[in-house]
Amino acid sequence: HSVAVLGAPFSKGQKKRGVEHGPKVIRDAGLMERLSNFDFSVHDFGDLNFQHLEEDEPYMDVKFPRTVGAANKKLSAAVRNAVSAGHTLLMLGGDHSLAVGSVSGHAQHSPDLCLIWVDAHADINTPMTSPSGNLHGQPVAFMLKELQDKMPDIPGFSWTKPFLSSRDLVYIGLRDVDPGEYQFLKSFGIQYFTMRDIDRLGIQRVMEVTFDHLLARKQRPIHLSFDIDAFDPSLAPATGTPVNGGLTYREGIYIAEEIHNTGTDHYSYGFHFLWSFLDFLKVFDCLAFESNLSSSWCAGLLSVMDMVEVNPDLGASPEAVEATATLAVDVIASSLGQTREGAHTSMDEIP
Ligand code: DIR
Ligand code: MN
Ligand code: MN
Ligand code: MN
Repeated sequence: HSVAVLGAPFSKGQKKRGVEHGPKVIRDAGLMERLSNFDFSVHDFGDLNFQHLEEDEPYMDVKFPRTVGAANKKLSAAVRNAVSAGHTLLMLGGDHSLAVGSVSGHAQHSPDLCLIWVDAHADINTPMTSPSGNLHGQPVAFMLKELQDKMPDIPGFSWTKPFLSSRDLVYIGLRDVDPGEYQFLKSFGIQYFTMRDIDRLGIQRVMEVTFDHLLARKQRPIHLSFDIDAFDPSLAPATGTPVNGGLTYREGIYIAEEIHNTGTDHYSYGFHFLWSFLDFLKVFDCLAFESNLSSSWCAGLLSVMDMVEVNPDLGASPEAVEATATLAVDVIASSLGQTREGAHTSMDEIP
C-alpha cells in the first residue's frame, strides 16, 4: 500500500493572501518524516502549478470564477490519476474551494465514495446565497445532485457535474452556518453535527452515528475533507476564518483515528447488516492483519484526505503558525494510522 502527497498552493477561493503557502508549512512541520514512520510507502507528487487568469471578471458576486474553475479542473485530473494508480491520496491546500477538484477527481474513480466534511463552516453556499462571494464557502454546492437546479452555470466550471447525494455526506464541527446553508442542510436532510451536538453526544457517539449513516449498508471509500478551522482558534490560529468554540485537540485526533479504524475490527458498524461477499473478504483481510499484531498496516476505508486552510500569513507569530501546521500533521498522521496506544509491533520484533 502507498500514500501519495500532493500540494495544491492555491488561494483564489477567498480573499486573504497566504493560504497558498499551506503545503510548504505543513511539509516544514515534518510531514514526510512523520509519514516515513509507517509501513506504507510514500510518494511525494510535489505541488501543482496553478495559473492566475488575467481576464476573470466576477460572476454575480463570485470572485475569480475561471481561475478557481481551472485550478480545480487540474486538481481533479491529478487526484483521479493518483487514486486510479492505487494510492491513498493526501491533498494539501490551499483554500477549501479545492475540494471541488479533489472530491470530483476521487469520485471519477470511486463513484460510490462518501464524504466526511470536518469544518466550522458548511461550505454549501450557492452564488445566490453566498454572503461573501468566496468560492471556498461554496464547494459542496458544486457536488450535490440535489442542488443541481439551484446552481447557475458559473464560468470555469463547465467541466464538472454534480455527482454526490446529500445522504452520502456528513458534517462535523459546524458552528458558523449561513441562512441559505441552513435551509439546504434541513431540506435535504443532511446528517450534520454542530459543536453543540458534539457537546451533547460526545465525539465517540458522533463518530458512531457518522459511520452508521455512511457505512452500515456498504463498505466504501471515504473522502475526508478537513478544514483546519474546525479546530478551536486557540489550537489553529493561522487560518482565514477562525470561529470560537471549535474542536479540542483530542476531539480532532479522535475523529482522525476513527476514520483510520474503519474497515477493521476496531469498529463494528457493518455487522448490523449483511455485507456483500467481496466487501467482507476485503475487511477480513484487515482483521487478520490486526489480530496477528503484525506490523502490517491496514488502510481502512480512507481513500482521499484534504487538509486545507492553513494560512501562515495569518499567524500572530512564527510559533502560532508552527502550532497550526503541526496540528495539521498530527491529524494527518492519526488518519493514516498513528495511535495513542502505541505501534502495532509484533512480539518477535521486541529485543
Ligand atoms: C462563509 C464563510 N460561510 C462564506 N465560509 C468559510 O463565505 O460562505 N468557509 N470560511 O471555510
Ligand atoms: Mn471549509
Ligand atoms: Mn471553514
Ligand atoms: Mn490500524
